[in-house]
Amino acid sequence: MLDRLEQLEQQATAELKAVGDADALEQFRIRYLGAKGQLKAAMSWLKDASKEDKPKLGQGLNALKKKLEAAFEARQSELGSSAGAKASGRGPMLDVTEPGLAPTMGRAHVIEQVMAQLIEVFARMGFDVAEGPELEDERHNFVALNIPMQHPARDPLDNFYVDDSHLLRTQTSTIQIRVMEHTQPPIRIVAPGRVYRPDTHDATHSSMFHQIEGLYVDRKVSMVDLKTTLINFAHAFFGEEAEVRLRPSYFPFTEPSAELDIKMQVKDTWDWVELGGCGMVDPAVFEAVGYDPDEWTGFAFGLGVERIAMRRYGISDIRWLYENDVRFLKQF
Ligand code: FA5
Repeated sequence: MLDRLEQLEQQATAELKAVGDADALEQFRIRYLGAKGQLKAAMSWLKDASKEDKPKLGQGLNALKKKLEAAFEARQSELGSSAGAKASGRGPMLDVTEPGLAPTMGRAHVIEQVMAQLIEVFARMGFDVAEGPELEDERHNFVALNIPMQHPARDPLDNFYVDDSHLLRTQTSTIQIRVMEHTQPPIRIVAPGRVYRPDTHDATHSSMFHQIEGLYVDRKVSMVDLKTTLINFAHAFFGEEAEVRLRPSYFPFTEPSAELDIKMQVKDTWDWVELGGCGMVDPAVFEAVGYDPDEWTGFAFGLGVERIAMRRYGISDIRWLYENDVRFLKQF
């Protein structure tokens, strides 16, 4: 009996060695380890064995079962990572040569990119960067900017008030005031940021948009400095061929005041579009921050960043910037 057991082991071991793919391995499992397999059949030898042989045969059968199961599993994992398994059409469990899936990279929104480019261009002209809060009080959004109580710009319908005296800032000019309140001239800063107005949405208007403010305060600053700075900026940013103009305008916090316009495409036509306002800082603003208006002079400007991005990249509708369509955004 024990000889037969040994024969069975040799035969099974030899067959397992010859197994070359997953299908043959499964046939082996059925033949030896399956419910109707040879090992199961060998169990019946026990009843014909003599009393003395029975314990040895029982132990031998159990040991063989364990041995064949372990050998089967070892062969199974060998075949899993070998070409033999590939030949069976099932492929290896892990193919380290397979090209991986490239992770999708995020990117800065086009407005963030343009803000960084603007900061860089103005930095080359000697402007530092300043920041201020989006939630403002009336002093910084209106009072210190020479916008009196009864001015139409303070109408609650034209602003996002959060309580009686606080609102989401409508312009980055608030940062001019904050900087002058705690800095002595000379000052040369740009201040980028988000602003909010309940404007009706169309191709060039949004209720949340970005501005970049500029402020230069020193002795003997003139309108020529302002004009030179803005025209130089426009040509550096949009190219020498860009058509820009300064048009007389009015702001309570600058005197004289102007608008900077640029020719650009909106919808299907090229036309003058206002990029921002500018002017010489009004003496009333200097007084509000404690500067002597007889000593200090300055210019300020506030440009719309969305319109700058639209002109730079030929985007003819501001709303595309905020629809979050990845197919659009990933072009930049
Ligand atoms: C101002 O906000 C002034 N604070 C600018 C200024 C600063 C003047 C310093 C003088 C000195 P205005 O309201 O015109 O000005 O807005 C400036 C620019 O913001 C506009 O020319 C335009 O480019 C952009 N803008 C205004 N409203 C919107 C809007 N609803 N959507 C998108 N851009 C807008």
